[in-house]
Amino acid sequence: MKPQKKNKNQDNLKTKDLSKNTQSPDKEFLTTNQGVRINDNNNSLKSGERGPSLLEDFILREKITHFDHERIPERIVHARGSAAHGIFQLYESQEQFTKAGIFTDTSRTTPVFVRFSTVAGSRGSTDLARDVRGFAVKFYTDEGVFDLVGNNIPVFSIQDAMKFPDFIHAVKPEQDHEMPQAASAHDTFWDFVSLVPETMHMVSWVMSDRGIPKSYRMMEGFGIHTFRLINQKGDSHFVKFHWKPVLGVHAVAWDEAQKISGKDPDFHRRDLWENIDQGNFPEWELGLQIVPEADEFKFDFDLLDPTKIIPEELVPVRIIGKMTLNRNPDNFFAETEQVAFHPGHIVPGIDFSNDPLLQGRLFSYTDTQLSRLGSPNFHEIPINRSVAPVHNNQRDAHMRMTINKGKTNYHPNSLGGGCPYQAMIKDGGFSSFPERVDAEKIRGRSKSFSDHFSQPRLFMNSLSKHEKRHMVDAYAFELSKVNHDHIKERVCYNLSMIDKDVAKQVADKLGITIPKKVELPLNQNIGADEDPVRNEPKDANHVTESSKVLSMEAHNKGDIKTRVVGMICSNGVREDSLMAYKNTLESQGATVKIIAPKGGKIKTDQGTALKVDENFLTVTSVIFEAMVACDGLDKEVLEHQVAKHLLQETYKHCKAIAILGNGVELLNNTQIPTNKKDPALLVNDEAKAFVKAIAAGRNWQRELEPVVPA
Ligand code: HDE
Repeated sequence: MKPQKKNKNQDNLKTKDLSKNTQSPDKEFLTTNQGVRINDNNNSLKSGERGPSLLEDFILREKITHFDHERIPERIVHARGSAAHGIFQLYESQEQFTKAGIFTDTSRTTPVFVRFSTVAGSRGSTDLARDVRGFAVKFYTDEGVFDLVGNNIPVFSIQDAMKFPDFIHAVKPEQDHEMPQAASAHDTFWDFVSLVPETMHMVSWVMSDRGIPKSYRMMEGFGIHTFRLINQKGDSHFVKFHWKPVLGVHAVAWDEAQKISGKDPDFHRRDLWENIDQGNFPEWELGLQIVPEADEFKFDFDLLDPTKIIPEELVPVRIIGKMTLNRNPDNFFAETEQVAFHPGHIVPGIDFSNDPLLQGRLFSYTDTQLSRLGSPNFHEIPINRSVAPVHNNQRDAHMRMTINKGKTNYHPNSLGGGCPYQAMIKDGGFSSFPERVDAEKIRGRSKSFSDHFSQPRLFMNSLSKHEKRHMVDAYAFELSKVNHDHIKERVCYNLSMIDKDVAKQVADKLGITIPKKVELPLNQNIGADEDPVRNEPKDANHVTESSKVLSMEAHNKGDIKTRVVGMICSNGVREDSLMAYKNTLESQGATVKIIAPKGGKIKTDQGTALKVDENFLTVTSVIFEAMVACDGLDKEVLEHQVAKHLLQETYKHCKAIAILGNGVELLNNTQIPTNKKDPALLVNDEAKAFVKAIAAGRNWQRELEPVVPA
């Protein structure tokens, strides 16, 4: 029997595997699908030049038939996504916890394919919707495919798979008029949320700035559920998976998100693609929170409850390796659209917990591929294909690619020499953790899942002032779009169980009063026979506990790597100050774009020609992280509405601005207040100081001042 292949140089293994199916038309003739060379690809076969087309035109028929069937159903959730190839490398063996090769063999480079997504919107919707982001990683390991199908928020909205179709129906566009697209700000979503208080934790994260990331490259990822790790001896430890972005965690402002949705709805997709293209490979460190079996009941929440985090203060995250995304897909449909993730794709050394949400997912993901990809052979699609050999007695079905040789397709057999053999555990055969289960069959929920308010309170307590303000504003924004007051009241009532001040602020903005008690419609509680007043909290007092890492502030790395800075220029711009700024910014890893009234090139005061990246017709401040008004600007730019708007909008979104030389005249033509101390508004300062100002993060203080129109 063959031992499992150990691959020391795997970074190209999946690429090599994919190359069996990639093709390019370089120096090739155009052909039909049957390989017949085509002589005229412009005209159909007709009887006479003006005559009717002929049915015998096999070339036209084939071309149109294929086109007619190009579309497949989009994903029921996470339809909008973007993906990239990469590698995972382990820092240190975790063999005390797991026997999984990717987590024990530091000499390996494991290929990965990662797809990021929004949840609610359709395939063509905006990247900048306020939403959770999917963070799905496919590891092509020596022992088979391991999928870590997570999100950018560490908790989920519901506790039991039974509620998933209801939750998704509620958040998707409403069934009568199919509105709104890619938005949770509507009645059905908040109706559901208000009736299911377990949603409040995840919803509070989504209402915070985590719901509008700056970039896929700047988000955390979480496996959410508790899984198990199993070591060589068969011992089990509970585990939660974390991805920590090397660039830190960053978001945009809500007004910015809405504008980006119009100006560049592909903002996240473009950002991921361009950065990988330019060699700015995004990286994440993988972390584990490990809980020994013996500590399963040590916490005041249930490890199996997916609406709960394990605070890092209680169980620190062990960083164990790094993932780098270093190659864009060759073909969006073949790879990004056809990739099929499944939390049930695990390898020896990893196992499931009894989280009832995870258990339901284990059914759903294969099932959905059957209607989306159309066949149980979806594992043969190149992007889904394991790099570990696949042999079994499954046969046939639509679009079977493998040509299985020999006579036997059953087990046990003697005619085929007993092949393929079952693998003993020592040969890498998977065996489930022998957890003892001894219980009555019931349809119900553990009482240990019933505290819905302590953790959202922990989350809110951990936010910085501006983060909390943004969350309050987001709650108020979304609920303002709700037509029914009783829904708004119920949400505010639930909020008041978490944080009375937050609830009051939201209610004030909505112009409603928080009810003392809410009546639930008949039989809307967990089970029809359960106590209907289930949303009475155990403890509605404020606790002061907080957890540092829940605030995005804790994840600012203090650098400006890969941030995009705009420089407003014109003909005659002063080259020395422009270049001093540009070079300093670029030396710190930022990307600089030259903005000028017209496309083409501008000439500096020294006669150098500079390529214009954005002209006044295409430019928008929202794609930049910071803005510079250069010295030597001509009169047209100093008085131009677009130039003024660029500065005002950058200011409004609290981003850093640098003014050089006569750029001051442009500043003075705007409504930006210049009489206040503002650490992110630098006039004739050094480029180094500007770098520092960008790295420090936005000056959210500006939000408390009268709004600058933009
Ligand atoms: Fe999913 N989810 N999910 N989900 N999910 C899908 O599978 C489902 C859940 C997540 O980029 C679907 O192939 C159920 C939690 C991501 O291709 C579907 C339940 C988490 C992606 C499905 C959940 C996720 C999906 C749709 C509750 C975070 C996109 C298309 C029991 C840990 C993967 C597909 C990609 C996709 C079902 C809950 C993450 C229908 C039934 C919790 C990142 O099978």
